[in-house]
Amino acid sequence: MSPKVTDNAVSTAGAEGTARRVNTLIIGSGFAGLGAAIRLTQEGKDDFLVLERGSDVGGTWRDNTYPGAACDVPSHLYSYSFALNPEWTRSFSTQPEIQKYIASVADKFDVRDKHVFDCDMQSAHWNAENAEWEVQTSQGKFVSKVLVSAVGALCEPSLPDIKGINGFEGEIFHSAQWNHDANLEGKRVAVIGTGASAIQIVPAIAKSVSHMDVYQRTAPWLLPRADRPYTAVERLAFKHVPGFQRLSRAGIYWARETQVFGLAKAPILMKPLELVARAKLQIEIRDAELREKVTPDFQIGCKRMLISNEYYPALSRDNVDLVTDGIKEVRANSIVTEDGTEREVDAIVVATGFHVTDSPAFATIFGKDGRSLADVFDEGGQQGYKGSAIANFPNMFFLVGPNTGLGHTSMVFMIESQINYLSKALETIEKQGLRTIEVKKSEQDAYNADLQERLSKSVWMNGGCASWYLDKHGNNTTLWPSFTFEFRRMLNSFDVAAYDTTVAVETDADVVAISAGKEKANAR
Ligand code: N01
Repeated sequence: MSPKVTDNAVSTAGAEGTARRVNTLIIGSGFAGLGAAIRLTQEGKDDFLVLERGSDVGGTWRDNTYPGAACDVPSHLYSYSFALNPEWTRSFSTQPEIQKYIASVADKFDVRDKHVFDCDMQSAHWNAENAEWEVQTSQGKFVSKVLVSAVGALCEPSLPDIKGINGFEGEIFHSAQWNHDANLEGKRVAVIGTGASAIQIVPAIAKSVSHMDVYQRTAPWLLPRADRPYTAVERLAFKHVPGFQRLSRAGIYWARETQVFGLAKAPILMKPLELVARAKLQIEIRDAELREKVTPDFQIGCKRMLISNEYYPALSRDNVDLVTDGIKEVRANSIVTEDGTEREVDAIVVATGFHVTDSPAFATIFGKDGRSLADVFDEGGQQGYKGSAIANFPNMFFLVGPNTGLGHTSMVFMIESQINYLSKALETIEKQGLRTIEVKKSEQDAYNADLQERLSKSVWMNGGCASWYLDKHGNNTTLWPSFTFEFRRMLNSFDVAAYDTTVAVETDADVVAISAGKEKANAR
């Protein structure tokens, strides 16, 4: 796919060189950025571009091509409400099928021309004088009135800081950057990590490698995966029986929402799930010593619950060893653990997750007083307002912002809720002729105090685990603490009163800002 810039990206020659100017710039084209592009197009808010660092849409689903990659939310729910797909071949789709779906949606809604692919955002600076965002990219400069971050939480691989790892002479790569040229067949392979990615990779390659060492720091809880292919009759029904697919989607949605009671409100209600997980351990792992090693020591749900029917059987294979001693050092051709054991290895798969609460991208976005998102988060934690705006960053909106993540159901539902809010925000800016709009710090603080109060009852805060849900201040800044329909309802209208605004007026000389939006907001 060659990079494209549309006609509406007007070039302006200025002292700073040529910049492309649009009303709205969206960064990233995963489910969130692509969904926003479709919505804005449908509503005739055409003056926007999506900057995407990859060569195609799809985001994390484009990048995570590791063997066994699949979704742990059923596809009829893990898809856009406006683009249901009767062709899903199974209940839990694999990465290739999901990526094909996302690409087909981009084609169907004809939004590829609104994208600039292979365009890496290097920095974004708020220019207060002109009330606009100046965005430097690998393809030059862009200027926009509104900036939308849709970069997602799972985009920056986190590499472990292990002594000697850079001197390893064999193949080594992160799960999200799988090297398909590396042939692991018949090789001695180490997998570091036992999270959602690793438990899919291990069974997918265990049969073909000569030996595998799985390095576990914390044992995860595993539940059964109710995955199966759809029959031809079911697929015909999804396609031709009116309402059947919507009904199926609704059934999945409400079944998964029931988990919120245990996860967020009363962790004691997680007990039945723990019993299921314990029974699974008992049935699938016959070796008592191995079973003890993989039995988690925290409450189920505290870390993300994983689903697999193949992981435990893979660990039980003769050519697979589970290593629970910490890694002390990586040498040219081996890994040494704290107990002094050295294990020779030809390749290392690093399945150690992502920079979620400490993404390097935060250091590239500079708000009102010149401070970066990283600086702001460093001081006060990763706080936002309704996951969609952050004080100090005027004219900027977030999709998949702080506290919008989930432990139980489809992120696509949250994303569509946020796209509603974004669309209404853009309408408000247009209708009220706003020059700037910035969430009030007092509103953000009150919102977060309430969030943290609600989260304090959750299993994520009380379950006795360390997880990437928590930031360095110990706050849960990643998860939404309640039902997703509450989130949807909260974002159904745009509450401009929570924002400071200035209004642009035409004068003979220029366009100037005349009033703080307080009066305007109060008048509503
Ligand atoms: O990453 P993770 P992931 N030395 O952070 C270990 C989504 N997802 O890529 O638990 C040794 O979950 C770390 O150990 P510990 C989903 O939201 C979804 O697997 O921190 N080990 C852990 O075991 C998921 O939550 C799907 O003690 C180290 C592992 O590495 C998110 O992506 C599939 C280490 C990291 O697990 C991330 O999943 C895949 C070190 N220095 C991903 N550092 C589906 O839909 C970390 N670890 C199925």
